[in-house]
Amino acid sequence: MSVVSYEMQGDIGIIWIDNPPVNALSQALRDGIYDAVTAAQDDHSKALLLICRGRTFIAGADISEFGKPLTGRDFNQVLECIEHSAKPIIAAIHGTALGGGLETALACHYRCALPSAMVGLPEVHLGLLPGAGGTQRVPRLIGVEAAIKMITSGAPIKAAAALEAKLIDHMVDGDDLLAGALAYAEQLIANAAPLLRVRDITIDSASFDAAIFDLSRKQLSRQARGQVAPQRIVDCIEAAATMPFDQGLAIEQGHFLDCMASSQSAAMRHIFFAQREASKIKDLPKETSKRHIQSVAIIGGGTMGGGIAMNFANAGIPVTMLEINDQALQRGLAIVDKNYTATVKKGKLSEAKKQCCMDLITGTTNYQDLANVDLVIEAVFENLDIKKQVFAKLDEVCKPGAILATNTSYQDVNAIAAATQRPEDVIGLHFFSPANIMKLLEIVRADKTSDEVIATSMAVAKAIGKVPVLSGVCFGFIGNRMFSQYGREAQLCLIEGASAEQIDRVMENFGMAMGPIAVSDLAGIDIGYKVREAMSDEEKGDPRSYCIADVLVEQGRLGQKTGAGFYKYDPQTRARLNDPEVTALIEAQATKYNITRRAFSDEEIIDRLLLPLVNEGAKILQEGIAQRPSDIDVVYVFGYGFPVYQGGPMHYADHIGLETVYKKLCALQQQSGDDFWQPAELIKNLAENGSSFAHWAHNQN
Ligand code: 3H9
Repeated sequence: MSVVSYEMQGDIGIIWIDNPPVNALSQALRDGIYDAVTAAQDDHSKALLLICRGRTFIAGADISEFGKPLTGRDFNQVLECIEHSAKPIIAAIHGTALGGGLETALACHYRCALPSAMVGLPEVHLGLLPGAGGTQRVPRLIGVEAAIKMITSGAPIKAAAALEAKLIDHMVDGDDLLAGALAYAEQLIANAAPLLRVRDITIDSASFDAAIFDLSRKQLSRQARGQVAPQRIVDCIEAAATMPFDQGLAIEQGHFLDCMASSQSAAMRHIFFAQREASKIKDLPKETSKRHIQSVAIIGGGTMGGGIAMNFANAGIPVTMLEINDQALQRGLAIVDKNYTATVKKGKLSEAKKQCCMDLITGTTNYQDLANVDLVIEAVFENLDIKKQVFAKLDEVCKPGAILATNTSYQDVNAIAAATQRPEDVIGLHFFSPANIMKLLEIVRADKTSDEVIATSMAVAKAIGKVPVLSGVCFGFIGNRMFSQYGREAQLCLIEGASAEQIDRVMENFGMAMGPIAVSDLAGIDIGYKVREAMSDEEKGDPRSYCIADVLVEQGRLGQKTGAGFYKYDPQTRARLNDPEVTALIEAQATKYNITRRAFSDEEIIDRLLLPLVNEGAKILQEGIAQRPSDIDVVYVFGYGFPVYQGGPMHYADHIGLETVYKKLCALQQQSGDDFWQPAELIKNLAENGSSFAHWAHNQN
């Protein structure tokens, strides 16, 4: 079936685009539009309408074709053909006109849209810039400053705002796009409307401050640390403002091609597809039914419970928060109120919306009040016995068919499920702190969890705006199991001679949102301490990897919350500062464990911290805990601040090559004499065959 078709209605030629699911501008679509516009020049139509079937207008270039050779028209040839049409072409927009989709619309002479439509240039989220004139046409319509904001943020805007900004010319009344667009086209014909070409608009140099470009580049180097595309976007907009259209377009082309060939964009495109892949459960039949989740209960009103409750309230789902007594309950509800108030103060939420959300959250101290809820999420203290008691109680009071979920970070979900008579309804829903903000949701499938409960949980995650990833049961699941290896190595580097400042700087330069030592201080060093208290010596692992943290906790240095941890914190600015007392403490521990401290290179720190992530990730794959390597990448990007432009640990390993990873692991094992570094079988096999995680995953499908 052709992706482009053409029909006449009266004076108007309609170019129909039909390329499901999102009408991405594939090669076939580009060729089809070019041919249709060219052929229409010779028929009796007086105007042409570009309109899409399905759920959306063109949502952008077909990302899956990037890097493949052109076999037909390129983007700019098609847009030039539209722009130079002798008859007015009108884009009729519904759904989302994104990236190359909006750029196509901007090459048309007029644009109309449904009120529900959105337009945007999200290329920056793929490590790219708009490469089909977006950086040149948008500032000509909305001004330089607004264009920088729109294109570097990648955020879509609603049709009403687009109309006001002159990105679209006409809003269609009602929801019949075709009828509305035809009427608009008739009106343009009747008025002998001119062929308006955005390229002909000149940007008045008085309309912007010439300093804006340097200022924006500086701001973006902080906001989008390490990323190339935002910088190049500003360069392109500067060209739009200071050069003729074709010269600016050529600059845009050059930067677009450089970005497309960059490892940053490859990593970000990998994450785009990985995120979508993660929601697919390999062994779940497509027809698996889902339960309706119309009410939720949260057990525990701590920071985590409160954050989880907010997710549901934000999505319009009523939540009952259960606490052990009224005092704890009021404290929990107050935390939620405080969080919402902070969001209102930042201008990100209206007072009215806050009130709607708060009205959806009610409290109770009585388990009987949970009798009719569809989903319960337990978020009590990390103690297996307490959790088992909670689940036994839930089993007594909850209606048949309710989903019973635990937000545990480490505990055995099978053991928790066994505390009930309905293990098929029990699942892990592991939120990340702060739970109302962090996108990741690990969905932990226990041995007896039913398909229906998994399918429902995936759907619930999406409904509340989370990025779900399936994990099997193991200590720490995917994310924390790997993170403990990363944390171990950060501590060992510290005792062996690297400074906290060096470790954090190196990892932050790599792109991590925050270095590992600073993360410990932020989260509270006492958290790991408490977890270790319940562990045997064997479970705790190498004492050199936690001795410093133990002493800090015993000295009351719990991290940021006590004003001091691995660092001390300026009481006014909260800036982290090196503390000679901690250096002395570390030296004393090194002496105790017979460690001769030495200097570390930055590269050594990267290897020591990232290779254990990769090695543990490979073991997780071998054991079938994660479905695919890209799921692990999604966990790290959305839950642990791993830089999206590095693509996650498994993509990073593929990027540097598994042979290199294998050799480095072997070398570390030999140097340290520690089997911790023994390469996972999977890495060994793939390295020996010159393969990659991505290739292995492809063959598993
Ligand atoms: C660009 O345009 C460059 C130009 O400036 C210049 C060129 C020279 N290509 O997200 P969903 C697939 S760069 C290929 O679940 P939703 C997606 O993988 C592009 N495939 O749906 C999924 O496949 P599957 C700029 C794409 O309703 C299916 O469609 N544009 C593309 O939640 C459904 O996707 C963007 O960055 C694509 N462009 O959200 C927009 N888009 O079912 C990217 C989607 O096999 N897209 N797919 O897993 C989006 O933001 C969302 O998909 C959208 C729909 C909002 C459109």
